[in-house]
Amino acid sequence: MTEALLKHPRLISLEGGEGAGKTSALIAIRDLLQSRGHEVVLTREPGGTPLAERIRELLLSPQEETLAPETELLLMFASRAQHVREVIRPALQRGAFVVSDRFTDSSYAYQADGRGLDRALVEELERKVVRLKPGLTLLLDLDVREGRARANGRDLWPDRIESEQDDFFERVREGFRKRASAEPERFRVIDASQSPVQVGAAVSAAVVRWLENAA
Ligand code: Z5A
Repeated sequence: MTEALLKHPRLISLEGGEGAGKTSALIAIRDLLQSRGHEVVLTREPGGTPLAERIRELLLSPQEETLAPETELLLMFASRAQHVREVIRPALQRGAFVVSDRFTDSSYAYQADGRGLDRALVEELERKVVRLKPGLTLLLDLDVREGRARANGRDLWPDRIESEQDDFFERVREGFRKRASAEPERFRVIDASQSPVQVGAAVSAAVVRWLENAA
């Protein structure tokens, strides 16, 4: 039996590499939606519930043993399963918008394209565990080195995933771009090399156009 993925019009995700500026984009979307009278839940992955945040800690802190790629993928989906059940579905059911800093597209980009895991496994987990996909995904696209330079300017120590080499992040970027080309009706690609104000304006304009088309 094939499980259908429900594309939910009030679920919006933000994707991109590190340092792309997702934090200020999230705030721009929240302000825009709230100014139109909507309830908005801002959340993130991995994480978003107390238990999922503990899984995030396991995923991002350096570990004494190497995390197998499969373990990394399953922990991402364990966090997501909890997040969808406890936060995302209840919020969507009461009519709120949910804006998530990363969602399942990150698992395709990082664990399938970056780590080389089988895409079919990610698809199966998405269909059987998540069963939900965003109506709108904003991809903040940025040169890998520029993004890493921005993040290095902020972080004292890179986390476990940030410690990967540039070629890993190049595969991740390419993976995101391919997904965006394959699903142009869901994705909007934003040039994240612009100033924070320009990125915020581009993100807000994309959300406004999308809301108008959905109305
Ligand atoms: N991950 C995964 O592998 N699989 C999955 O399924 C999921 C996630 C869900 C944690 O995510 C890691 O988990 C992530 C992917 C992986 N690993 N990596 N790498 P995260 O989203 O928490 O981590 P992140 O992507 O590394 O976050 P980030 O570096 O904080 O990116 P950001 O949120 O887009 O950046 P920011 O905080 O908005 O900005 C970063 C810095 O750049 C900050 O100092 C800003 O002031 C500066 N900045 C932002 N915008 C600009 C512009 N426009 N110009 C100049 N400077 C700017």
